[in-house]
Amino acid sequence: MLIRRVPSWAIPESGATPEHVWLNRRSFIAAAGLAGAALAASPASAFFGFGEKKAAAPQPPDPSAGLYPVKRNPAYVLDRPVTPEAYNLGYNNYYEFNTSKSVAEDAAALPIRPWTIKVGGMVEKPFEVGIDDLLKKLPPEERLYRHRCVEAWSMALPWSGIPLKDFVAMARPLGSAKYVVMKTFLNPDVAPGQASPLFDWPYTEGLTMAEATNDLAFLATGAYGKPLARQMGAPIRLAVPWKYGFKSVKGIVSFDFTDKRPKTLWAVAGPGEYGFWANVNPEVPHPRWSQASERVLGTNERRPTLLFNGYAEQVAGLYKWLGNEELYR
Ligand SMILES: Nc1nc2c(c(=O)[nH]1)N[C@H]1C(S)=C(S)[C@@H](COP(=O)(O)O)O[C@H]1N2
Ligand SMILES: [Mo]
Repeated sequence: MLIRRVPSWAIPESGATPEHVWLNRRSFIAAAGLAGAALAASPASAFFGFGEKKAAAPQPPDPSAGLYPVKRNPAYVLDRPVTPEAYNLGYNNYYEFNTSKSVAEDAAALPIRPWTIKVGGMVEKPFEVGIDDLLKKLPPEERLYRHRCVEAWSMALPWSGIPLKDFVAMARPLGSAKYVVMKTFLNPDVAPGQASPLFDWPYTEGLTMAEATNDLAFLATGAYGKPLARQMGAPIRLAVPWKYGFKSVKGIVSFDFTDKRPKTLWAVAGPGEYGFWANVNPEVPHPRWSQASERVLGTNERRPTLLFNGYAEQVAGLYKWLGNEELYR
């Protein structure tokens, strides 16, 4: 008798229920009980990503298109080939739209101009800046980065964007600020996933000031020599390649400086599985799967996962005095 065993690494990605949500079955049932009436009304379908499709309105051309491609910063090199663009355009996590990996079509409905970014909290003076003004003030550069999702797949790509430390300098935070908090847009009319009570919308992420001013922390505004595609987080998303992908928040509309550690979306939704730090470590398994290796998007090659996703030299020093913190979840 031949028994075909499903390789263990296939499980997190191949289940009928997306792995991120799976942990929430119980809270889903609780929410369904509480919000039964609302569920019956219809947004329930959006929880699972099969809401009725609204025909996407034709979008105007991206006014930043002429900026790209931008000059590559040669300091950032890869240990593997760049993932073909088509994979990055067709395999995405963006729970605001749906929980499948096919979000491109739904995300096409997101208006990305005008796009205003609010800067506030513990800063000398709060302000707002439009994305195109920001791109004039802080011209983007290209960097080759790896990306490692907590679900154990990875990719490598050329981002274009702005070093987060330059943005932080422009924001002029007070010396007492300890964290920078970044939030995604909130618009359940175009992003039906935001009707789901499973998550505390808008998507919220944060970094310590030391992390945010590390050279590697990057705000991506483009990829593959073009403005960022909507499904990848247009017009501006975070790229912190030493952390699991969920830290790299998409569609950012606000930066707030604070002295309190923020309640980040995944840490609230699954506190036993996702933390604030989320640094990549092959030796610390996710409670439901190993993090020892990763499936490379495009080739399906298995590669061993590296500590801090291969960026230990740049970032390990940030964590030396944080012995009691759960740094790798
Ligand atoms: N606003 C928002 N940002 C998000 C997510 C999301 O669902 N919503 N998913 C995260 C996860 S889990 C990953 S792996 C990356 C995926 O980025 P990509 O689709 O460009 O590969 O985006 C991150 N940023
Ligand atoms: Mo992810």
